[in-house]
Amino acid sequence: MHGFVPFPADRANAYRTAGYWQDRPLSSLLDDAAARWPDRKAVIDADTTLTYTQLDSAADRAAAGLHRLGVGAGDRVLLQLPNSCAFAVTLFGLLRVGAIPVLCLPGHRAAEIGHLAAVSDAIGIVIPDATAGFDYPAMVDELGLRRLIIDDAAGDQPAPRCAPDPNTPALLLVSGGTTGLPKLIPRTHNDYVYNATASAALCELTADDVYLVALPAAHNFPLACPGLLGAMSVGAATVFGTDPSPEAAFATIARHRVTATALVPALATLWAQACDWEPQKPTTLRLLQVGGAKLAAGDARRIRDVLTPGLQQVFGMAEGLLCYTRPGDAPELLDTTQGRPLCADDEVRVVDEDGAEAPEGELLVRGPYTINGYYNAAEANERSFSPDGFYRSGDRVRRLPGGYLEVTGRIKDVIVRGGENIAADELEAHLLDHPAIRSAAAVGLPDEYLGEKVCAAIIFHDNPLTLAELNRHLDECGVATHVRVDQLAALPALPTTAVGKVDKKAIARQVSS
Ligand code: OOB
Repeated sequence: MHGFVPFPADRANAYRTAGYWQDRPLSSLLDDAAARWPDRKAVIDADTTLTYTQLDSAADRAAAGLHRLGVGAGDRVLLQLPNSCAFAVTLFGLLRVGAIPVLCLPGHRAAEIGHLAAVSDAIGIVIPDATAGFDYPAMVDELGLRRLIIDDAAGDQPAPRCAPDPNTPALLLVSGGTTGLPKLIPRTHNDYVYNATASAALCELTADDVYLVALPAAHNFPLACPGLLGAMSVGAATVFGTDPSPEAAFATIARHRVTATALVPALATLWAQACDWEPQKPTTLRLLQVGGAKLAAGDARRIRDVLTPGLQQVFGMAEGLLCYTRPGDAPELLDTTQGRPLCADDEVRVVDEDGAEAPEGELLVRGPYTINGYYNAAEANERSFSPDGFYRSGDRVRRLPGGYLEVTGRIKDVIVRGGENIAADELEAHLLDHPAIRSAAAVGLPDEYLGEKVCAAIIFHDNPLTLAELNRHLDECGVATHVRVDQLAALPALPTTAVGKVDKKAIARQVSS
């Protein structure tokens, strides 16, 4: 497949021999679940509940519908559906005809969708019929994309089942970068089946679990860490939530007796706060995964105290590597680390600016479920992968005993103010030390004299501070004199990406307009 960088043969053989790779297609997760747990609930949304048998038939009808539309093996198709049973049905319909779904987020708009369609050379897109708030059909028209409407009513003739090479991409994930346009991440059948099943085993998921998709289902975290696919691999049920607010989510958790879910830190913290006022606080959650951005130790403790002792920190990336704290880990590890790698054969290197091994520095990784290159991105691959095949994550981490990692920031999140380098995350940590500050994001803005000036976007608890008070606080923290805020933007909320991470590009746009 043109534009896809496969695993090198020696490592591929080693992963197969070690048993990580099973040479089965991703769609076989559903075939197996339907055979082993035919009558167990598979997927649930506000209107529909499907057993594994029913999901299996619905996916077959979707595959037949896609086949009639001319969709076949190797075709890239954008999938942009909200959290719903239809998401699972369409995903497996596409996999069964051998198409390669591109997992777009509902929050993606013309700029991203147009870019993803071009880079993947997609033959069409699946979007919702009608959704509150945004006119997807209009966006698709504007972009000149072909909308695929899957008519599953007439699906009497079965679609031909395709037997893909398990070393080729099963699907394309979208990178979570907060700078630039998203890149496409080809995940193979072998690596993604391992990603989901090994994650389910680590999390001790069983057929009695009920997993809630609270984040957008197309994101790697709720999709396969262990998420929908991991739940399917053990016969557990997946509930699709459409509203992650505490009010709505707590009601869903109570109604379906949800036992496991995955959140970004901002949501997990909000859920913990909501326990003060929501009458229906969760009682059935045994696993609450938090990842996608750094979770502060204090927030972690609070989450364990009020929501569930089963907090799990997850440091992951769509490119592959997953780090998890383990069930039963000491509270100290749960609160202050981002876990350790899923697989014994994840090779992690931590290097300084010169590429030498260091206790703290950039995390590089290769392993049985980490990509070897972005899709159709030769130039980006030059920068993002070392000659021996390690992915340069751009994350700064510190190695801790036992292989645990602490994420200490982003390598590239630096503001160059008057020639001095300021690490945005360090400045943010100092700002957060002030009791009046709830959240803070430091961004660089162009400045005639300094080159870049420091803007602090801040959510205050009650009473805002002035710029002078903010800088006096930094003085008292004993930070270097060039680490000062030039502009303060008190905001009611920080803009977020489609999956809920703080979006610094959007902040810069917002405060400079
Ligand atoms: C997950 O995946 P992506 O691809 O949306 O974003 C990956 C990036 C990482 O490189 C890192 O910069 C950041 O998100 N990140 C964290 C983190 N987890 C992810 N930074 C600090 N602490 C954490 N715990 O975000 C993702 C994929 C699978 C599972 C979980 C998260």
